[in-house]
Amino acid sequence: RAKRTLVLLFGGRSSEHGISCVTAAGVLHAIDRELFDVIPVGITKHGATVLMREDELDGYRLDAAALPEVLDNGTRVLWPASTETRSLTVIHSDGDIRSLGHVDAVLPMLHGPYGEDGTIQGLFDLVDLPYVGSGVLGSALCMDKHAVKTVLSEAGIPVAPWRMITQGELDRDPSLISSLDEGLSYPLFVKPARAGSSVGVSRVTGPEGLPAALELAFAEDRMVLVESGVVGREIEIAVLGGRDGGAPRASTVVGEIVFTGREFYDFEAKYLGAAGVELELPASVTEAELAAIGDAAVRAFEVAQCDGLARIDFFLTDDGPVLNEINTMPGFTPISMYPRLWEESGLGYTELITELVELALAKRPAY
Ligand code: G1L
Repeated sequence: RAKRTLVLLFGGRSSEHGISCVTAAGVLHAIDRELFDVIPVGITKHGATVLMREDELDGYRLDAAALPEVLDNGTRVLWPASTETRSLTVIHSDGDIRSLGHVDAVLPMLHGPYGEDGTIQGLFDLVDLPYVGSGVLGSALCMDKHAVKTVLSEAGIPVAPWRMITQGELDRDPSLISSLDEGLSYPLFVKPARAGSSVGVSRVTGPEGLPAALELAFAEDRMVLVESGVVGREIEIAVLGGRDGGAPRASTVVGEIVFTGREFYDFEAKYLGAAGVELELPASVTEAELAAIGDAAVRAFEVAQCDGLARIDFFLTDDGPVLNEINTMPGFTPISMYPRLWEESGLGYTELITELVELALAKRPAY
């Protein structure tokens, strides 16, 4: 079987630029080099696409103290301009223009806007370049909490009760705030529809806390959700598979976010290793609970039009699993929840990456 060439695409215009670089360095290290050649491509914080050397990317792995950054002075790379060739073009600083040769698939490792939201997936669809992960609609849906909850609840998948308000509605009628909590139960969570990593999210214990929480959330997006807090354990499960590469399947174990002092799993807890939160893996659930979570996860994956991979987060309540969030670009270092759930299910990190690329290669064109 011929060796394939992969583009590892990392960095990007998000707050998690540095985490993406570190993750890419780890993936570079783990990729099966018997099967795949790798072209590392970085996106700077300003959105420029630059060619990286493998040893440069490998250096990101060794730098533990400060998070690395893709430098703006790098050699510019152009994506294919047509469906005729799957080849990247390099523009050297002396004006020389050269082809980088054939590319089989892209591994996008980008968080948030312009990476996780369907925009870059659209760029690849336009030129028939296969890529790992969800397509345009699945990515865009899962990025938007109001859109995805609307689709999931319409399909009968339990989600926390919520109400939505737009900046325009609030501007026209500020008194709407006083009725926002109707039908909901405190504590409430106020969230921007489209920010990742818990940015702009607050926990509100009474009506007096709503104005400040709304202001914080509207700083991130024009649409805000007000959601009932759900009482339950926070359980996460991994889904792997695709529309064209075999049916999606759930990991055979689940993980749990265990709170030991923090109110919720915020940005600091997730990425800065702040105390007060621990990951338990495998989490202890009954066989019936595991089956209910796995079934809901696979169904949610299909309903939200995910592809390739997703980590799906639930509240496990006395009445069963309530879906909290679908993450189409989950944390992906060897110690992140998603790869560890597969490791515990018998699929190692290297094999997981190989399977994700195989799924991308098996994908038919978007239309
Ligand atoms: F390998 C995959 F599946 F393509 C993959 C790689 C990286 C999936 C998800 C991620 N996640 C990240 O890179 C990130 C969460 C660190 C983005 Cl900032």
